[in-house]
Amino acid sequence: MASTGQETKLSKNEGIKESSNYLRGSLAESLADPLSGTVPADDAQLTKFHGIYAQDDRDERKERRKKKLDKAYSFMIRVRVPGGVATPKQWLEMDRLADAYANGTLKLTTRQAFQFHGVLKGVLKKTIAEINAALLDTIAACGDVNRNVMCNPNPYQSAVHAEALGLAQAISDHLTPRTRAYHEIWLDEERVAGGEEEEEPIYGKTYLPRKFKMVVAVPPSNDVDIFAHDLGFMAIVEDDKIVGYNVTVGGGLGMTHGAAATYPRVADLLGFCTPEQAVDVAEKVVLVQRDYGDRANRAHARLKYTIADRGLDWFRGEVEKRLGYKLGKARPYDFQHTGDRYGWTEGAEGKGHLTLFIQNGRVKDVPGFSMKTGLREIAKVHDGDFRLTANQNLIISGVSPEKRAQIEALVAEHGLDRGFESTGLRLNSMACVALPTCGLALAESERYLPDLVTEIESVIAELGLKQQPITIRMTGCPNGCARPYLAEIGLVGKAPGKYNLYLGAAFDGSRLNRLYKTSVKDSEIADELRPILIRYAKERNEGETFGDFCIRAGIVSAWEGEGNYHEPAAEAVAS
Ligand code: SRM
Ligand code: SF4
Repeated sequence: MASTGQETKLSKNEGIKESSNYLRGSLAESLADPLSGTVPADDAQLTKFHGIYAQDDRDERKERRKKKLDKAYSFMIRVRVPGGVATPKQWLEMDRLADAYANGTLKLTTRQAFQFHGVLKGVLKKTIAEINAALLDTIAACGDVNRNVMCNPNPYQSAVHAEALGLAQAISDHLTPRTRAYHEIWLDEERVAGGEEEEEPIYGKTYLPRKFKMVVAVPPSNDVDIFAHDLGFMAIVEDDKIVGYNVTVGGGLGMTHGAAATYPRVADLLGFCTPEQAVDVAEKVVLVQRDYGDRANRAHARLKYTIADRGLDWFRGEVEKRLGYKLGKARPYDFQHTGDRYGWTEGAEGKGHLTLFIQNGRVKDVPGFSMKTGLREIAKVHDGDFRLTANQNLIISGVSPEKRAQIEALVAEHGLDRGFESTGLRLNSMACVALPTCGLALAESERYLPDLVTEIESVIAELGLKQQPITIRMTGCPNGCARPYLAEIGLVGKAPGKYNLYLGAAFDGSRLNRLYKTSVKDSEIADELRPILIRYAKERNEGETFGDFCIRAGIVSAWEGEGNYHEPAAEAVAS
């Protein structure tokens, strides 16, 4: 690996990875320890590579502290679903496991994965084994490796989409860690003789400096938010065929409040490659980041900082050196939106696709709304597949004409189509998990956004903006898990009940929003938005989106220049 000059002060995680023997650490022993409901801190860093996070129920912390009890430990499991495609059988298994071992709910994530929350240590191994028996896995769903590869789930462009999905799956397979640690620890695979000499040909012993995210997008839909990703492949379609991909690099959204050196950044266009070159390009981009990413400071270790620090031309040069050929010039493209298209669409071969709104991706039954049951009943009869969208929604995809009436009846019986009555604001809303499971949350998100939307809805109803699609996204901290910096209205948790309010992102996901006001009280958010929405209702141009209006009207200051932008010091630009 290239010298970075940072070898002397590597971050703690580098040491953990180095001495872990390819992600084994002392995990097997820690799991077997009956005295603790969790695993030691170093092993908790390694479980992430296996798709597992050590957590505790934060709602219970105070009470348990008073009673001098341990925290209410449990684990979150993230199931990798490349391209977000799962069979009905797999859906039924996920549904069952949620009840059997987790908190009875399923979370559809912003990166097309399933998450289980509240899995106790005693059943963790069993749960992972049963996920694998359903032909899904959790390896590399988290950790300093390439994660679940996302793909535009757009089923009505079937031929093109199938090819894009094929690329997502090929990249995912190519970049999955080779270590057998996962199989040994979770699936009781015997360690083969000579296992000590195991190698990771792409990653090496210390894997990547930080998490790495990839995506394949098919314009005009940017429903996978390509510009938020470390690496993106944007399909260029001619005569209904993918002739190649524009390659984007250096997107990423995480930042830290008050730390100007951290910032969200949208990806740059690196060039163009043919379909045959794409997996190779993915590998070489990863290799450059492996060798040059910052291994000393994890807050500065994502690819976006490597590119911001060293320049796009330098980066392209390093990638091309490893490829042995030059990338082409990026081709023109046209993205129009980041949201999902709800309801039925007709696809090839007479098949139908039904996109359902799943508020914040949480699949559960509540009194009066049997969503989880309804989806289970659909899975029992469905002959197509399920597609998880990057907006935390769900497509019942590839419904044959024979099954359509049956599925429509189940949708009606369980009220699964009730979301279609919602406002354009709610249908374009997203919230991260946050409390009570996320250890990093500073404020509520998933449990609060639906109520806030209800409050804002009363304002937009008065103004005749009910149908207007406006993206609103909330996170409980500045890490950006629901991609709030790419929403027309972004709310980022600052402290309990307080949020930074961002405005002005582009509707097509190509432009970040800007900080409008810091530490807005939850009770004041709707009032803060009211005058701006009133102006939008009165003054907007024909077809003008809310984000574009906020910029044109000077509600937040305009970005300088054209194309892709990044926010050098988000905290410093409050208007
Ligand atoms: Fe995320 C950490 C949840 C998408 C940026 N994210 C976390 C953790 C694991 C908290 C932790 O480290 O202890 C959260 C678990 C909460 C819980 O209880 O489940 C968490 N992230 C999520 C999910 C489930 C949000 C959701 O409600 O859907 C998403 C899972 C996606 C998946 O299936 O893989 C999720 N996270 C994202 C995204 C969006 C995306 O990738 O499109 C981002 C912003 C894009 C990016 O990566 O830059 C994101 N998550 C982060 C970060 C900040 C990374 C950074 O570069 O600074 C962290 C914290 C970290 O890595 O240190 C984080
Ligand atoms: Fe947790 Fe923050 Fe991610 Fe929300 S944005 S899930 S609070 S890490």
